Amino acid sequence: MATKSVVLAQLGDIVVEKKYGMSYEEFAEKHLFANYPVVIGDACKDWPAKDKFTPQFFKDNYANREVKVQGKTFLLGDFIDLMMTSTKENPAPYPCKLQIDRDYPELIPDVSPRFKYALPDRTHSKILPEGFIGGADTLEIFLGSPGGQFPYMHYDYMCLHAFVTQLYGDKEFTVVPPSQTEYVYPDPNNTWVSLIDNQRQPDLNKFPLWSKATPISFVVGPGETMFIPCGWWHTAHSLTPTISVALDCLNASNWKNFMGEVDIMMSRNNKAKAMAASMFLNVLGGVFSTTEKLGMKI
Ligand SMILES: O=C(O)CCC(=O)C(=O)O
Ligand SMILES: [Fe+2]
Repeated sequence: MATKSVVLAQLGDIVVEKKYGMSYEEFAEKHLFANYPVVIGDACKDWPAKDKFTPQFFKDNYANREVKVQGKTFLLGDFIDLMMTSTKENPAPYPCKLQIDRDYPELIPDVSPRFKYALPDRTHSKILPEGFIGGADTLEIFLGSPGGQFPYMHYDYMCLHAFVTQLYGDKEFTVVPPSQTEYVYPDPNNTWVSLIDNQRQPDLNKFPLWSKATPISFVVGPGETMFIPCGWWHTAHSLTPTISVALDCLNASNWKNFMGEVDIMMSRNNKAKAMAASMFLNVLGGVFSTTEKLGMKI
């Protein structure tokens, strides 16, 4: 099937397209290795979650589960009620995140099979020592509602690629290319997080370089997957009640960037350890690439 594509948004030389029927080869060439975002219209077509994940489904099955949202604990049923009455003027807190692997493993089949675009993936490999992506949640459900804004602009931890699939409702994403990193004011202690606090109306006295940035915004709807390549700054806010599933991905296309993040983190405490890690990850990257070429999984 030939790719069908429409332009979702265009600003300067950045164009974000929505594509259907894209081959893996096209994705690899134009997006994964080109490190260029795209909305994929049909990546999750085989997921049972596509018709199943609604606010009512979570209310029916998990009303009594506790969730912590922005430091406050709710029963999920109560949070969903709040979410359904949330308004732009009086938004429910965001994000309400459910960690599938750890807390809702029975939902894994609903977000399977992992779509081809997010393969191969090294985040779950047994030969990648856990410490290197320590704490990264790599499969999460996000519940949002009108006015709910992701709290900070960021790129994904450890330079992982992100795939955010909308299963319910509409979410507006804003992305900024890695080449504009200096306009985004990364926090020196958390270099993947922007210091810009009021994202809707950044204070240009405090963040004058932001005026040079070209953030590009567009809406992602049900059944659509936003591919956010490593290092692209992004944030999102819901236009309606929303349910999304976010997964992260690491492979040959972002391995060097990932190694760069490990180096930044480790060099802070111990330069010798950082150098050893870099040598180790260089070799490991080669091992992964070879096994992936052979179609083997390690
Ligand atoms: O869907 C959103 O609100 C953004 C999610 C996101 O960027 C993330 O989890 O890293
Ligand atoms: Fe993200």
